[in-house]
Amino acid sequence: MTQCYPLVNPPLPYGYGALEPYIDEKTMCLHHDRHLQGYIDKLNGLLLDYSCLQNCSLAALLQNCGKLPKSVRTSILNNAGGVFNHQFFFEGMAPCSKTLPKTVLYQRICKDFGSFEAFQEAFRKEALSVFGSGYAWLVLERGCLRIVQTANQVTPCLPLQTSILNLDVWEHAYYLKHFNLRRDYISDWFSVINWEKANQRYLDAV
Ligand code: MN3
Repeated sequence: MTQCYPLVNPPLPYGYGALEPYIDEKTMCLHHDRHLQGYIDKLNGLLLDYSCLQNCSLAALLQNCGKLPKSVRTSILNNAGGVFNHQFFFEGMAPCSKTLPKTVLYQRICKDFGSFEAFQEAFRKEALSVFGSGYAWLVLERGCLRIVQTANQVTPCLPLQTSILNLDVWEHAYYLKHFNLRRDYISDWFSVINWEKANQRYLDAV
């Protein structure tokens, strides 16, 4: 979120095939090297002509959109959102995600949703109901955990909502392995959630 123009695409924090058998290597490779790279290239291309925006961080571009030149506002928001949402998604996964550690976040999930299973069911339902392309998110809003969805590359509203986890449900995120079965993809994603990262995001937010 602190990076500025020109943005670069750091490698994934794990190998392309590290999330197998839940998320396949080819999907991760295309998702990171082509889809995310595409947003980075487009954002850099837009910022090239606006030197006044080149010192703005990704967070600043997303949070101060009213100050962006009207002619490029939508394009900058779409592409900056595409960069943030993907990096957040990739960092929110890890290989060999063991059983959920009994972290502060875990306790909070159980408190706000009734049980961990109830949270999973609510998240599954929200992710399944995203119409077309978008994301399901676990966010912290006014001190409570909530599950929300955003369309396309919209990012949850800072500072009202602080993101804890997100799931990309664009078809490119799962079609090669799961075909049209988004439900199976959601179940597999639960096996590769980086709960330590999610817990750290939660601790940073409270
Ligand atoms: Mn994607």
